[in-house]
Amino acid sequence: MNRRLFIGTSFSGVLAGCSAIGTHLNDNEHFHNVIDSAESLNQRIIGTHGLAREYRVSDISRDFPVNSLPTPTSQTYRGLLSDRFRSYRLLVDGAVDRRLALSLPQLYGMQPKRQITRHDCVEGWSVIAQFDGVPLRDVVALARPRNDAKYVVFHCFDIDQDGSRYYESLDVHQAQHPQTLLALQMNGRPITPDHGAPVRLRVPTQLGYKSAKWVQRIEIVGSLTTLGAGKGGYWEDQGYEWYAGI
Ligand SMILES: Nc1nc2c(c(=O)[nH]1)N[C@H]1C(S)=C(S)[C@@H](COP(=O)(O)O)O[C@H]1N2
Ligand SMILES: [Mo]
Repeated sequence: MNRRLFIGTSFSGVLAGCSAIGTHLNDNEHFHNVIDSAESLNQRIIGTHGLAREYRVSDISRDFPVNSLPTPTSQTYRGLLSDRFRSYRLLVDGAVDRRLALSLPQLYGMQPKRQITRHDCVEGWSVIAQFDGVPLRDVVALARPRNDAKYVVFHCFDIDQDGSRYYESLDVHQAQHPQTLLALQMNGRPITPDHGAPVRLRVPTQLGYKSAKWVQRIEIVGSLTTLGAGKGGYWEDQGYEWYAGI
């Protein structure tokens, strides 16, 4: 019933990192069946209304590890880096009445929110950091989702060695959560390239893999089945649960 406990007791020690977990889960049909049946139960018990704990400045961790696919090296991303993201636009499209292409100054011009929260990786480590950014729900509202909008998908700049792009998703309900941020700064400085510059998602109520780095485009959709392998995210396509509530 408790997914984190289950992962911890079943796999700790066996696995070194997210990729290892992914491969392992992929090969484990029994685990798939267990998480498929536990998922709806988890959602009902935990829900997405609760607030993640917020911490004090003195709680901020000294080090924040980098733990993901490699920092993008594509020409597009290198181009953005070299002009210090002046040509970056956060695209918002799909099932919306108003498509958006927001520059960083436009994002910085929106009502900011600051929070100090804990990032929990499925692999078992946690760090506390301060994030400044814009609530996701404000950006979504600006785009005026249509009635058929059900999910908010995050397409990222990074691609793995097989050519799969990292992506993640939340449903429109989770996307309304007041602590879900499009983070622009971490610990008082612009997000570094290795941590997902210029914009990363922060979902402190769910496990780390939901907090997509290097967000290029937000697509509002009615269904997740046509994206990737259809499970709603890069790791979900390899066996992780879509709902990763902590
Ligand atoms: N685009 C992208 N976002 C990602 C990942 C990734 O590989 N690519 N890894 C996820 C995982 S598993 C974790 S734990 C966090 C790590 O964030 P950090 O590198 O800033 O610590 O990013 C998440 N977001
Ligand atoms: Mo992770």
